[in-house]
Amino acid sequence: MFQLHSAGSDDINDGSDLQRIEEAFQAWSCAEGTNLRFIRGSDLSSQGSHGDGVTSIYWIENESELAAYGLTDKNVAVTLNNAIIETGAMVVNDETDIVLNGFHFTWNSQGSSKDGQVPIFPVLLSHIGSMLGFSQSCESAEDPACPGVDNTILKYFYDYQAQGPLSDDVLALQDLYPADDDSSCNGPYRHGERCKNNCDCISDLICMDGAHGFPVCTPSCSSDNSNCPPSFTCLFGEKDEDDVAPGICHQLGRVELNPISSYCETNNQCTTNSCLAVSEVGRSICRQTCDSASDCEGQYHYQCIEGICLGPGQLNGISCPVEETGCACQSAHETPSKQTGWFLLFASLLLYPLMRRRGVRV
Ligand SMILES: [Ca+2]
Ligand SMILES: [Ca+2]
Repeated sequence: MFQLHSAGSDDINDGSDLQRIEEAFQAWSCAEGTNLRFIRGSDLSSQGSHGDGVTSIYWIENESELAAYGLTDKNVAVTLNNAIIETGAMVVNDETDIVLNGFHFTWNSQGSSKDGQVPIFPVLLSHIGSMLGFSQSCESAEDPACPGVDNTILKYFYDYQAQGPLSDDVLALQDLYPADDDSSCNGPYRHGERCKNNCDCISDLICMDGAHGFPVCTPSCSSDNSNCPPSFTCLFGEKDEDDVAPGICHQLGRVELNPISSYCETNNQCTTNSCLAVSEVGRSICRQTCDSASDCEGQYHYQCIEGICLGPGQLNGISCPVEETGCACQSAHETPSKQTGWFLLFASLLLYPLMRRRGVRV
């Protein structure tokens, strides 16, 4: 998930600056054969900083602040990754910021550099590639390390004509984040992506309130299979007659602890600070005792079963609107909307060091 500083660029007042940033993320999400998605979280009312734990994109409009980021009149923007990329190792990157130089450069929302201005879209396209850990160290077209300027968006110069990632970039995406489900960048959506109702989600997923202030597509889980995606945890209900406790994957916020009745391994993972095996579920859960359901605090309709707070089990999600034709779910997948089309680099972006291109480009 990325967040934008609501101020955008002070050169642009119609909101098209933030729109163009979104479109650059979307261009990466829409590359063929990848499941990488970026979600735009709520806009930030104050400028971000590097080290605040939030992945954000913001303009800095004064010179001294830019200097702190190492930006001079020669640097349009910089991508700051806090991941350490080690050869052969998968690294969790929990914060990437893209800082844009609003002092030395005048920005525009068009795709061209007319009057010496800097166009937002192609610059962001390039820096999102750096955000993904893709980079290149070559300095000129003659350098044999260059994959060829026709094949990558990450050139040694900004390509203001660029419309999206190029063949070498797409191959890297397919290698690192191969498509593994029926989702697409314009829907249906996969887990963690924004949705309005269940029909927006790929089959088996439902649309539920998420941890970041908007509903997201969410898988179900059970005591037999509690494998929820990263940044989700299984919240169990009561065991059924087959001895299986049904559950729903609960989306965790950035620093949120596991809620009552969810999967745990240690006490300190739980809001209750108590992780114990519970026979009504058949697994260890974040355990809270109760006399009645009103003792169980949380966003779910908890039940109090045998003195233990348990989740609701299966949930229905946000049901699809019934249309007059009686064919409820058809249109949701055919009308991509800008609002729901943006996506997610979760706080835990996984980076791999596969690229042969190296070095940080400013
Ligand atoms: Ca930040
Ligand atoms: Ca400016």
